[in-house]
Amino acid sequence: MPPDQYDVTDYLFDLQGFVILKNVAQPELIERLNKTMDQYLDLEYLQWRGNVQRFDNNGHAGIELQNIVEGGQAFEELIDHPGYIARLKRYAGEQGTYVEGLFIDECFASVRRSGGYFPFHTGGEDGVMRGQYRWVNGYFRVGQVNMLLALTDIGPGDGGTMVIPGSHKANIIHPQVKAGWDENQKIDQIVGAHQVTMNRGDVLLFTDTISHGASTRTNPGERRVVIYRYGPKWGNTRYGYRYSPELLERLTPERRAILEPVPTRKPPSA
Ligand SMILES: O=C(O)CCC(=O)C(=O)O
Repeated sequence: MPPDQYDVTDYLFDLQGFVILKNVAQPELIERLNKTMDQYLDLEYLQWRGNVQRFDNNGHAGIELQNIVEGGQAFEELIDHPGYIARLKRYAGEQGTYVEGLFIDECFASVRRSGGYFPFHTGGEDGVMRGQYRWVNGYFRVGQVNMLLALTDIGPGDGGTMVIPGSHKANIIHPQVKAGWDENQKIDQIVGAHQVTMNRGDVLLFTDTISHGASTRTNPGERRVVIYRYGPKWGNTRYGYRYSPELLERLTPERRAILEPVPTRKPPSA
């Protein structure tokens, strides 16, 4: 897509490193996602149910249900939801090249309860190739874009995502982050950080290269989100999870192409 056709959301995504898309998922889908998630909340750390595993990658963040796309139809619908898929292709899908296409290299649902938070991580200064943020000859060439869907309203005290706007282009690590403020429950005092507020059904799209984390939840109850990380089709799964043959078989060709963009090539006899 030529740059003269980019819209305000594209402009803000480039400038800030994140955008909020309002009312993407209808209440009916949110309800199905929440109900499906309920069935996994009794899992112990590292326990599996089917091809979903509870694997809380950060000790403070809360419950994380990895490979959640294996959780059923509602989660399958998020693979290529019309509310955001065209943007993800535009930002991370290597559009117009011989490797055009997307891949979801990690997908999980997260439940944050009182006391939970997520320390800041990444930032342009890292220069990490997996999440690189590039703009080349009028095209987005982003290594990883996260789709975070709110399953509950997320306001002050709810443990919402925090971002440092523009930090995907930073050259210097934020001095307070470097000093560990975010690890010491002072995450809400980091200068320049912005707490993202959302209504259930809203989507936050952000480049993983932006410095981000989540504020401490002080309210009772739960913050629930689903996060799918999209990158180019040649990417690899982050933690080694594999999509099951049963799931791949039942998906539409469009969805299958995002979970298995490069099918295994074998001789006919193998
Ligand atoms: O839980 C959040 O809002 C942030 C999650 C996060 O930072 C991450 O998954 O990289």
